[in-house]
Amino acid sequence: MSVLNKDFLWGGAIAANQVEGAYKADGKGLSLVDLLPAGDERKEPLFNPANALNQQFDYYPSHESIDFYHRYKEDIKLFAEMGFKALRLSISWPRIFPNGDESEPNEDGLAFYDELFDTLEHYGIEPIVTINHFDTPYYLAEQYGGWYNRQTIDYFVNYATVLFKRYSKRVKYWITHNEINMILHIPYIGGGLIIKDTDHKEQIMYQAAHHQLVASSLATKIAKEIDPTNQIGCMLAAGDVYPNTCNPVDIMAALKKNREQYIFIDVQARGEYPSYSKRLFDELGININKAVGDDELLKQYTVDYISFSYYSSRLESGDDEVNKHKEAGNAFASLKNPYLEASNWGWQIDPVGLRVTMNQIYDRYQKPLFIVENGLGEIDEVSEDGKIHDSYRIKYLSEHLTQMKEAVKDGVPLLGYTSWGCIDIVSAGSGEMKKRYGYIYVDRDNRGNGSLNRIRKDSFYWYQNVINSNGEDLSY
Ligand code: P53
Repeated sequence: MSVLNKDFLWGGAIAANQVEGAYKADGKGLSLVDLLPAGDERKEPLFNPANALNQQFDYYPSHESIDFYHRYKEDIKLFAEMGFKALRLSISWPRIFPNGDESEPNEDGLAFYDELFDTLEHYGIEPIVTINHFDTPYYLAEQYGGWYNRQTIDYFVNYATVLFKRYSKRVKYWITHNEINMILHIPYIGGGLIIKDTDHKEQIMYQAAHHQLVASSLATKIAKEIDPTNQIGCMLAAGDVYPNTCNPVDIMAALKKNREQYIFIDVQARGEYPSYSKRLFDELGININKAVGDDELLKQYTVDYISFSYYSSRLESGDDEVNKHKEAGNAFASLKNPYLEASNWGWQIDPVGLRVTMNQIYDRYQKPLFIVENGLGEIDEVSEDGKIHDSYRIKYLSEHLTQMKEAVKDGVPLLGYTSWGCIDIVSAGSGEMKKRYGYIYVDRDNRGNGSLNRIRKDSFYWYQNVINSNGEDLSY
């Protein structure tokens, strides 16, 4: 008997905007990321699009990306060789609705995913489909104000309905929005928001998030009408926030930070805004405009399961002076935890934090969990023997999977584990190829040079054995 169920969904995760490339092929419209450059240059347009987006950059990593659009058959074959039971992928919204506001979908875009699902089916790999992974059509952002505009709900629902009608026979597990709380940290890709310095930033972000929540409930309603076996999940960028010390002031600060991530999942899992939201909104000076029926809709159509990404825990102080020492690292700033080591990108590595986070989420919601992102973004070198000896990645994954199993033993129901970037892809935060998560190396650098050839890393064979033993053999 293994710790995990025999139908545990082992696999990997990718997102259209970070793998497909072919950015104008077959009628596709522009994605938000298609205007973003790579490396240091990316920061400004990503975090400050109103001022820095419309420059000409000399290289856009998403335009070709890893060319998954043309190479998916070969890539899925490699996933199957590792024994994948599941692949989390996203559908590119602007491939289906190039501008977002059309009434009819782009048939060529739909046909691409038909073939993709055929290929997965051929290998017995279950698709886990994210409907919106940082991929609101750019046109909706530019012309309509993205998710701040209530009309975007209708466009999303129209898009989601097309997907449910076309693919419900092939797809059972859906995720409406990737990392819904990321809208507070990267509002451009999270919500198609181009916020100006003079705008009331929080008002825009929380109002846009409200529209995403309503859209998610409406999509859930329609998914169930089309096929009651459809399973709809929300998706949280998770990672428990620890207090910096046992000073009660720090404990309270950490609790508040945790609520900042849970607020939207509270709505999606329990069906209403939590009681603490009133004070939060008052203090931020914001007022959520709701339409008649929104509250009832949110209450009636909650999610079936809770999916989340976990890369790291975080650390928060109740003292503003101390918090000034937060390390940027990524979109989630954190104090440095002296007990943890960090990756080359400053992401602190905390396997036990995964067990903590899983228990916290389950205690809060009592719905099945699904780990749909986890992994180590690191620099890989091709050795003289032509191989990639990524022992650091194997160690990271082994330690996280060990803690994942501990959480399952604690009683947390878990549907599956899909590690992030199972093949090297373009980083969302930095636009780099150099930040690699994969079991499969892709020969391409930060400037787009390279053959795009795929090479199995050491971790490929290691993960193959993990899946084969249903997680019992995590040795390395
Ligand atoms: P990259 C920051 C913090 C936590 C999750 O991120 C994040 C981000 C975005 O930078 O996003 C998720 O590529 C997201 C993926 C993304 C992945 O984490 O910056 O769902 O699209 O690629 C890793 O290393």
